[in-house]
Amino acid sequence: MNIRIPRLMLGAVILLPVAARAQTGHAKVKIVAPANGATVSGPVKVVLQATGVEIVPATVERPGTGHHHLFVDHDLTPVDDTIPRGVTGILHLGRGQTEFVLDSLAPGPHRVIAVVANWKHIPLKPLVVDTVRFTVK
Ligand SMILES: [Cu+2]
Repeated sequence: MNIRIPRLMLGAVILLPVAARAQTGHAKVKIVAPANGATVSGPVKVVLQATGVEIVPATVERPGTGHHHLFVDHDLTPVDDTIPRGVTGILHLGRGQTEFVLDSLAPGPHRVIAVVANWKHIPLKPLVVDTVRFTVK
C-alpha cells in the first residue's frame, strides 16, 4: 500500500514544534467572563482561557504546565512565593479547572485576578496574569 502524506500536512508537522517553542515565555491568561467593567448578577461564573501553557491538575510536575488561581478581592501575594492555601479570597483550581463559580459575592464592585502557577504553586515567570473588575447587582 502506498501511503501518501500531503505536502501541506508534512509542513504542519515540521512547523508545530517551532510554534510551540515560540509560545513558551509568552504564555497568557485571559479572564473571558465576566467581562471587565460588566455589571452581572450572582452567582458569577469566572471563565479562564490560557494560551502558551498547558492547564493541568496541580499534581502534574511538568515544565510548560500550570493551574489557575483566582484572587478574589485580594491582592496578589509575592510572585516568587508559593500561593498560600486556606486563605479567604485565594482559590487554587488544582484539578485543572478552567471555570469557577463565585456564589457568595456581595452586591457591589469586585476585582478578580487570575494567575497561572506551577505544581509548586509558584507563579510562572514571566507572570501569567489577568485582572477584571465588575459589579454584582
Ligand atoms: Cu495552586
